[in-house]
Amino acid sequence: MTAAAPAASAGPSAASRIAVVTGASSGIGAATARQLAAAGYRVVLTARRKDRIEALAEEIAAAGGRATAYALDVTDRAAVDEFATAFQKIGVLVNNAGGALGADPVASGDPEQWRQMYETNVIGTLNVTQALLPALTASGDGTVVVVSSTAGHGTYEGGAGYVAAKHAEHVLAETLRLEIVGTPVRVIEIAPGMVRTEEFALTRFDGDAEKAAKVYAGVAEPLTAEDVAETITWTVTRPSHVNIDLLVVRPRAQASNTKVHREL
Ligand code: 8X3
Repeated sequence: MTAAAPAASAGPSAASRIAVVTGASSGIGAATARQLAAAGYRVVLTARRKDRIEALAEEIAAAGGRATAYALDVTDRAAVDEFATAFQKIGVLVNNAGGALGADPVASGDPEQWRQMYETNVIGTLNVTQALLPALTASGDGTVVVVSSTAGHGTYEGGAGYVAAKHAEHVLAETLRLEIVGTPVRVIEIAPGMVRTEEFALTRFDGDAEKAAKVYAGVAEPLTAEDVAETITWTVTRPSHVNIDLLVVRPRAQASNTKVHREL
């Protein structure tokens, strides 16, 4: 007589077609939610701004997709645990929430901004990944995506606080992959370079539109949120045994973090 197979090795389940996206209220997160929904995933949109994710869920539904909005601050562990209890069937987690604050040199950087960046980018990713890992494993075919940055792979002047947080996110992804090998969960890191979104640079420079615009000055075509969402969707939709460990994606005009071609 053959014993019943445990859930974790029962193979892909319906749960594996449910994707949670953090930071889904704008930019790369929103674009990823739209594209995963178009690829057939039921998407769970999370972000602090409830009105934005509700509007996006409606937009996805109007386009024939399935989406649920859930207001969540990834740095609030109790709220993340409550979220994990409410959504026990999950196959994909896209850790996208995060961002940069300030571009000051180490000599004058604001420790509070460093702390906040560590909280949102690193602890946020840690919180949600820890809370959803049991469900991802139980799905029999789970995927954790960590949206890091090229800032997670090299530094640049004025970037140290953000660069340090993104390096930590890279380490989290790489270490988790080592630790859970043998379970049915992939760990994928996407490291985008210069992406022009409505909020990234504006948030970094505390709403200063002029400083934000300078980031992209003269760059013919920075990446768009849709470009990055396409790479995320491509990695997630590879067959289960294919793990894209790390995908670095930059605009053609950017050869490195510090070498950008500008037509000024
Ligand atoms: C964004 C890339 O160059 O602004 O994650 O650090 S950069």
